[in-house]
This record gives sequence, structure tokens and C-alpha cells, in this order.
Amino acid sequence: MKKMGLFGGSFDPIHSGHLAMAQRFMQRLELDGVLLMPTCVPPHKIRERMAAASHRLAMCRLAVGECDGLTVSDMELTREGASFTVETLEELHRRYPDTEWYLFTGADMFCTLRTWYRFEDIARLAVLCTIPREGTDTAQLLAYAEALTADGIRCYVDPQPVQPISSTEIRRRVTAGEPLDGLVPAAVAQYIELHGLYREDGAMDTRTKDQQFTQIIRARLGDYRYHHSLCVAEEARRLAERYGADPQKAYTAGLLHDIMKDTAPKTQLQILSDFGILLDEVEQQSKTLWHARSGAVFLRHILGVTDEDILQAVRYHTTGRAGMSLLEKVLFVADFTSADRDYEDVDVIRCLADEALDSAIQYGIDYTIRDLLEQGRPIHPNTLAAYNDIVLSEQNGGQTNEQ
Ligand code: DGI
Ligand code: FE
Ligand code: FE
Repeated sequence: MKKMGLFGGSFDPIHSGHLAMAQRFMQRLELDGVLLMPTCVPPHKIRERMAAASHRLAMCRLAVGECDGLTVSDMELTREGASFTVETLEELHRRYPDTEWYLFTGADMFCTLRTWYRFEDIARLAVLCTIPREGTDTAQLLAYAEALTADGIRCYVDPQPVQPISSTEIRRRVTAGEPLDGLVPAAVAQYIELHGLYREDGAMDTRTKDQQFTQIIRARLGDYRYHHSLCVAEEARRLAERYGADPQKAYTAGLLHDIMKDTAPKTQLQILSDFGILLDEVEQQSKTLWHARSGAVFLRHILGVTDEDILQAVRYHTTGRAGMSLLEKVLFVADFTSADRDYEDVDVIRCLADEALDSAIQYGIDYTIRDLLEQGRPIHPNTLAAYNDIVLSEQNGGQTNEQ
């Protein structure tokens, strides 16, 4: 039997208190994992400045990225209308028949459990768990639990109180422009800022998107990769100006292209599976290819980047593909020729890049393929397709610069 925690909530936003609670239960009850379940908010409960379901879900995904054992489910959000906890538990039992479920509730909700819809079934389908909040009366909680136990209901009250943090307080701080220091994971704080959540109307962030993206990659990348990304952005802008692509988009694509490069492979796989992306055979074998795919997914679904040119440029920046767009070519080449690059042939490819993008791409792929062959690693079909595409079009009388 597997043991899993179920933690439902509006998570508006998810915060460090939620994560601490999930981790505490996981340790104490020796759970195999915890499923966070952002819930639908029924129409009569929608407050002013409430974050959309998609935002609440994205913030949960960002928050669990760094926490082992935690995963997020969109089951309740994708179902029609609001769900009852009992229905969710029934569905989970259907989907995972060999799992024992532990339902987490905050201290205040715990004492209302008996009034929940089909409470007896809930109690049959899960062990009811809660944690007292520091400074509140734990005696009431224990008394309630004792009464449940007396009725033969399985429940668990953690002996050690947790520091209370509330989503209401976090929203209030954001609205008032006060710092969130440590109350939410850094990635969630950035997300709130980027999307202008919980703000008074008209008090939008005055920074440009690129400034915000720069701060985001600064937090997600190590020094080396951050510096590389800034250099690729500069180089992509320069090449875009030279070859007639959109310099602004090129700069943004450069900033963001390696956004997942320093993220743990396991987390990258999680993001890909969250959004239903399947890796092909070569990709499964080559971790170095994952960051381009997980990066594009992260940009689209978490950072809310909607520009398809940019998303495609990031997605194909490692392998290339047949029929690359001008922006894809610009980013692909900039990744080879940026100021931080320092390999043997870098000057050769820089010269080529100033003559014709395709020549630089051909040289770059040639270099990559040789390297892969030497190491006995598989070559991705897109890499070969990109290579053939360029060689063939040159033999057909040579389009040089533009596609
Ligand atoms: O992320 P960067 O280091 O800036 O550069 P990149 O995104 O081009 O990644 C380079 C890595 O990707 C390098 O380790 C080689 C690998 N790679 C590129 N094309 C292929 C490939 N790996 C496989 N297996 N197959 C490919 O076709
Ligand atoms: Fe890359
Ligand atoms: Fe790169």
C-alpha cells in the first residue's frame, strides 16, 4: 500500500506555511508523497482581486518544483463546477486503488469536518489530519479529534504547532506594496509580481517585461548561466538587427532560452508531464535536450509568454529543425556566438554569422554532430533535419541569409 496525503485548498496564493504543513505530515506519517489540489472557488465566494484558477495552479506548480515528494493535481479545476471533497477522494481511490489517503485540513476547518457533505464517507476514505497553529488553543482541536476517535474515525493531530501564515495576509501585503520576505517561495513571489496579482488596479509593475524576466532568470540560474543568457540576448538582438528579425523579440528569446538549464532533471520531467508533453526516444536518452522543451513549456504555462515566435525559438534552440523561422535561426546562432563563448572555433563561426545565418548554422550543427559522434551519443532527428535543410537549400542555388 502506498500512503499519500491530499491537501486541498484555494491556494490563493500557496505559501510557505502550506509547504511546511505538507512536509511535516509527510515526515511524521511516513507518506510517499503529497498531492496538492487547488480547488474551484464557487461563484458566491469569489472575492475582489482573487487570482484566476490558472494562476493559483501555476503558483502551486512553481512551489512544489523545489520540494521532494510534492505534486500538484488539476483534477478539481478541470472538472465541471465545484467539487466536494468526498468526490475527489472517490476519484482518487478509483485511480489509485492501492493507496491509502490522508486528508489534510487547517486547524479551523478540522473542527467543522462533521458538517462536510457525506462526512462518513470522507472518514471512511481518508485519515483526517491537522496541525494546531502556534498561539491558538490546541485543546479544542484535541478534544474534537478525541470525539472522532471515539466514533471509530481515523484521525491524526500533529503534536507540534506550526507558525501561522495566511494567504489573506500575503494578499494584503502585496496590495500594500509590502515585502513578502520568505512567506512564499521566491519563485511564487516573482510570479505574483510578474502577473500583477493582488494589486490595486492601476498599480501595475512599472518595470518592462525584459526587466522582470531578467530578475526571474537571475533567481533561477547560476552565475555562469545567467551571464551566458544576457550575452545571448545581446547577440540575438545584434543578429536580429543585421538580418531583419525583430530585435526586441530576439533579446527576450535570448534572455529566456536557457531558463530551465539549471533546474533539476526530475523537476523538468515533472513540468513536461504536468502539461502532457511526451519526449521522443532520443530526448528520453539525452537530458541535455530537456531544457529546451521544459523551457518552452515553462514560459508558456507559467510565465504566460504568448508570443509563438519566441516560444518556438526556445523550443528549437538546441536541435534546430527543418524550416526554421528567422527568429529561430537568430537564437540558434546567437547561442554559439555570444560574447561569453570561448571554444576553439568560435571566431570562425562568428565570421560566418556575419556573412550568412545559414552558414553559421551549418557550421554549428556540424560541430555538434561531430561532438556527439565522438561521444557515441544519439543525434536528434531535428538536428539532422536542420542540417539537411540547409545543405539542400544551398545546393539548390543558395538562399543565403533569409529563410
Ligand atoms: O544550453 P547551452 O549549453 O547554451 O546550449 P544548447 O542548448 O545548444 O545545448 C547543448 C547541448 O545539447 C550539448 O550537450 C549537446 C546537446 N545536443 C545538441 N544537439 C543534440 C544534443 N544532444 C543529442 N543527444 N542530440 C542532439 O541532436
Ligand atoms: Fe540551451
Ligand atoms: Fe544557451
